[in-house]
Amino acid sequence: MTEDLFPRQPGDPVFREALADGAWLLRGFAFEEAVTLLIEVDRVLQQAPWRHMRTPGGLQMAVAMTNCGPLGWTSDARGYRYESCDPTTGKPWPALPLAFAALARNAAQAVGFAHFAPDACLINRYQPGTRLSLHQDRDERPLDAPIVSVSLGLSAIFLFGGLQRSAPVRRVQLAHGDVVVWGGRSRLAFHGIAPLAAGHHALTGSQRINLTFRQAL
Ligand code: MD3
Ligand code: FE
Repeated sequence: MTEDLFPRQPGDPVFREALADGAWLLRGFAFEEAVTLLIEVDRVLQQAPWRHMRTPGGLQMAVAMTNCGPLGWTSDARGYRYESCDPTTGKPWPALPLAFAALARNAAQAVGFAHFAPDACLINRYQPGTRLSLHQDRDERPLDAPIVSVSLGLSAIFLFGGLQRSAPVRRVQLAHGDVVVWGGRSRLAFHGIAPLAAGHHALTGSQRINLTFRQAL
């Protein structure tokens, strides 16, 4: 399927859709900045290329990842953690682009989280068939800070569960330019991404790219 390059018209208002207690979907919030964001992703990749990290259990992750910002999320045989240097290059993670910081802050502010200043941005890449199994994000220190995620390129089906793994899972489509702010009660909800469907997007080709902004420390 080829996706529409212009789903939102200039000047359209931003609608906030409550997904759950504390979780807000801002459809198209990053649409106008998307080209800039993708140029910045390419710049990050020149310094910190995609890699498939290993879980503590020894499995290679299907999602390719990199990071920018003062801290980067990493996983290996020793566990999950945030590091200030990229283990594959030994150098600090690339700086957080100004456009990233501004977008994350503005999205958080739009749903009532003032002064969100992420110190970590995980960049995930999905290709057709890539999935992210149900998990919680619990490697961060302040659990009162929200997480902001930005979807770019191909659409994906986001799996949104509850506070227990066994809770029922809702399926929410996340499209190019969509931003979700996860805070409050939903901060520790189980979540994942269904296997990415094949497709083509004018800006990313056969990929979905997700930016996840967190305050790790
Ligand atoms: C809900 N990434 O990197 S972003 C992850 O699309 C991750 O790449 C997915 O889950 C992706 O950990 C989903 C949306 C997201 C991020 C953090 C959350 C949803 C969340 C934390 C709590 C609840
Ligand atoms: Fe997650």
